Amino acid sequence: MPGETITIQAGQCGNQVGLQYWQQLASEHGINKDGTPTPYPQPQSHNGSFPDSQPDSQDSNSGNTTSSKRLYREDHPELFFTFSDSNTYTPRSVLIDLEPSVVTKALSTLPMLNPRSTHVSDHGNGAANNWSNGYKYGSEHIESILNLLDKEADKCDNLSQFQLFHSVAGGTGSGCGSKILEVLQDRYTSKKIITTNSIFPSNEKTSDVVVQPYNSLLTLQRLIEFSNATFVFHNDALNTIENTVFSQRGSLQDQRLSDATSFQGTNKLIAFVSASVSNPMRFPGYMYSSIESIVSSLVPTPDLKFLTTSVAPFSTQSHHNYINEYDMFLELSDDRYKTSGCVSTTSSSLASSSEIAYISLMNYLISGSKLDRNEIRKGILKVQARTNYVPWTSRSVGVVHGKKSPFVKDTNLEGIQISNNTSIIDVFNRILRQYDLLVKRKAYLSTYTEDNSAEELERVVDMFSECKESVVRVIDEYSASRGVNYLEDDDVEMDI
Ligand SMILES: Nc1nc2c(ncn2[C@@H]2O[C@H](COP(=O)(O)OP(=O)(O)OP(=O)(O)O)[C@@H](O)[C@H]2O)c(=O)[nH]1
Ligand SMILES: [Mg+2]
Repeated sequence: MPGETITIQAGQCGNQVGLQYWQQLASEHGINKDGTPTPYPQPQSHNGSFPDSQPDSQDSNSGNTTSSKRLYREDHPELFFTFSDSNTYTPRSVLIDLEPSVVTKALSTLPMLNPRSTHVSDHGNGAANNWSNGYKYGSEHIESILNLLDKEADKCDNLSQFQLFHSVAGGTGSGCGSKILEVLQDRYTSKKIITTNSIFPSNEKTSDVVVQPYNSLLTLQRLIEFSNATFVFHNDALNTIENTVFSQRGSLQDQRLSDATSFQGTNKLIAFVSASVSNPMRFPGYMYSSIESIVSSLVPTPDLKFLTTSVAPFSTQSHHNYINEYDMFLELSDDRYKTSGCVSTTSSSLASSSEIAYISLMNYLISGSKLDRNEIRKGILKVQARTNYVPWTSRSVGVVHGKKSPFVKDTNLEGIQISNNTSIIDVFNRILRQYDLLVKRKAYLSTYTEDNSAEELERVVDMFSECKESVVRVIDEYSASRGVNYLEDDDVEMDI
């Protein structure tokens, strides 16, 4: 039986993405803004409302009926929401920020969010884009934050996952988020999976915060140490996808143009991908119905855990009414739709993918109707032929038959791909290059020191060097994963 997930949203980015995420989940489960449910659509026949119903849909149905006699449902919102005696769903989420505005806006936009599950700084100034400020604040207030997390954990029957939404580049989501990851690992240790949805900063708009490479590096080290799987989202890649995929969509484009600083479009993409990842848990089928099974298919060793996603939500485009399973496989393998910024978006997809080696690959096909197994088979063969796998994997293409929410009217096929591949090396190298440029000139290091002493400066430089070493180690690990003997001999050199 899959367990519950507790969500943590930290900082502006974490809370803004988190808000979209809850709006997405609420719409998929027919939950109104105030948390009240709308009646679950009744199945047409005994086999339920999904013509492609999986072998165990009967089980999940009956299991659900016994656990909640009040409502008939085939889905499992209770894995992400708490269902109260007053018949309302509350996101199982803890909202944290060092300044109140974003959390306040989230609470007023989505009243189902629990105001008692928030932690906002009394001072209200934010962490000033400084990881150390966020980390320090997190350390000083960890008891109060843990209190909120423990309260959520107490409401779970079988807690299996913590997931964090945050930016790696600011102060709160990065620094306070790092502290939270550290204590979660310590407190909940084994058995609970810690995943992060980590948003990496744009390289094109670096002018706003020069020290982003410092913050990113410090956060990366904690992700390396404490997360079990990290979904990497890159703001440049998200912007490109938004422009490419949605360029014909007037509404989204208008929103962007009307407010250049708004992240609405990018956040919708992240929310769609993050929600889709858990689709087989919330609308269970016969495979991948727990986070453990998804993570273990994608993450072969603790260091190789930085995951890339692709998205191809074409069904929402008016000019493109339907693409079939085979087309979806091809779209998802197109590097232009990768959200992690791992690949050059200008190069042709074939040229890029010949350089990238894949460790694991999973395609989600989310549909409201029966899937064509022939088209899926054709798609798998095509993807296998086109994909450059590391030599020690089985070259498998995991396929998740996702079920579209019956609350969503559009029944067209949607899809995401999750992969673990070596292009993450580029993302990390880029951060290291930017970091090297800054640290070479000791630029802005004083903003990370507690005082002006030489010792303190040395401490900060050492702290950065340690983090750099961790990141270099993961880069080396991904490089080594291209070798035939990667799993056999630790000392063997890269075999490229
Ligand atoms: N995709 C996306 N990126 C965001 C969003 N908000 C901020 N960012 C990016 O996140 C980085 C800054 O992180 P923030 O989340 O604003 O910082 P914070 O965690 O609130 O930390 P402080 O404000 O310093 O206390 C920058 O690279 C922004 O471009 C958002 O809603 N969506
Ligand atoms: Mg902030």
